Amino acid sequence: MSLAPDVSDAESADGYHPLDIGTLPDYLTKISKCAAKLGGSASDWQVDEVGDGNLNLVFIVRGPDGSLVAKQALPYVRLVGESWPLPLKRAFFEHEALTTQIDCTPDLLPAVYHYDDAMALTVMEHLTPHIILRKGLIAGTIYPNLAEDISEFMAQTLFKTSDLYLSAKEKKRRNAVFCDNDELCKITEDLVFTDPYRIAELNRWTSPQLDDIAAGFREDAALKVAVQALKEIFMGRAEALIHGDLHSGSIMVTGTQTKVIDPEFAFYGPRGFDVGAVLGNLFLAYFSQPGHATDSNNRVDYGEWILTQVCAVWDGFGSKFLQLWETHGKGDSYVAELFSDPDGAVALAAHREAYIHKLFQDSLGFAGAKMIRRILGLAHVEDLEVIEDQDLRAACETKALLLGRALIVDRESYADIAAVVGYARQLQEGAEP
Ligand code: SR1
Ligand code: MG
Repeated sequence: MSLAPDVSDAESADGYHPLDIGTLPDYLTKISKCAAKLGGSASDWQVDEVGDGNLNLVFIVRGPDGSLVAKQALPYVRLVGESWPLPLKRAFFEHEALTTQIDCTPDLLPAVYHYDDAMALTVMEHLTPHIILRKGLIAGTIYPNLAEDISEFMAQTLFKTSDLYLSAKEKKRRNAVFCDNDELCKITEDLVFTDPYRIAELNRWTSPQLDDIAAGFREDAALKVAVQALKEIFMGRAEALIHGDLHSGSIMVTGTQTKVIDPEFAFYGPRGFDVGAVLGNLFLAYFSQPGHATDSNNRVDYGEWILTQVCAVWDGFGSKFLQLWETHGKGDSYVAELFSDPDGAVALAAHREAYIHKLFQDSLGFAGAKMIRRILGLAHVEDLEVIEDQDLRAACETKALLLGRALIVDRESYADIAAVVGYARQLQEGAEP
């Protein structure tokens, strides 16, 4: 199937046209930095379209001297088709976010070689031999640096783009830029916080096994109130530049390296949405493990490793974020001069602990919402989708739904991440919660 859309006159007048494996080499020859990276000439370059995400074209180009990735936005949602238009300007926000995140923590992102606003195209480092983390979690691979790197990425980006670090003027300027990414925010507002809790055309779930629980969630007033409260936090709390889609498909890994990709959903929102995305997707991977078991590997130990990552991601993030605040808190909020006396210092330290605990509760709620949407909404996850036995898949999904609901409704009742992990383990082992 060709992904080339009927490009409207307005788009082509602005210089946009979707590239393909035939036209990309000619485009790249005119970008000297890219051409030099590849070496040789266009006829020597091998181009593959590898996009398996929901929205964009992604090409890998290999030349005699090196390789690169070209990512181009399509004017519609690839997963659904041209019936769902989507603005090309999301490429601008992705590039803005990527360069901001690179400023915060350069080692954890791909290098950017070229950006073309009219073509909605970014050319960047080809991460190789990295694979998508989600695929590694399905394969049962251990990543020793994962929690350290992801907690570092989140602490750095979610601290250094906030009022704790920036001047009020600079933070407001940056926030204003990203307010225009409203169409991508709307996708999240609908698909994460609303559609799974109502009859929506694009919803799907493992049926008939999950029919009753899906109907139960649509009638669950406590759940619907709690998830809409999270939606309001998502829409209204401009705490920091969040990645906005930090699931395990937006993280690439090797045995030693971690890189974060795809920040096109970025905007100034609540920090807990990113932290929750990581935790929620780790829990989805955890509950899918029985579906990946074989005669020689029941995947129990690997499931336990995932739970250690849940704890290490949260604990690592919390302590790194606090440390950054204590050592680099030069923004216009929490003016240091007000806390220079001993009482002030003690009060501020206590407040910081409470602040992190509130962020923990937000993160749990968002984790729950991200889990439920991947089982009852439009966009699902490979972790569960690859489980061929529908009854087994539904059993895995049911446990994930139960944890997701608890994280949303009871998010204020968990003392710490160990308590959450304990409940997840209880569900996995089939004990009465
Ligand atoms: C219509 S886009 C569906 C999902 O894909 C992206 O990765 C986001 O998670 C979005 O919600
Ligand atoms: Mg993506």
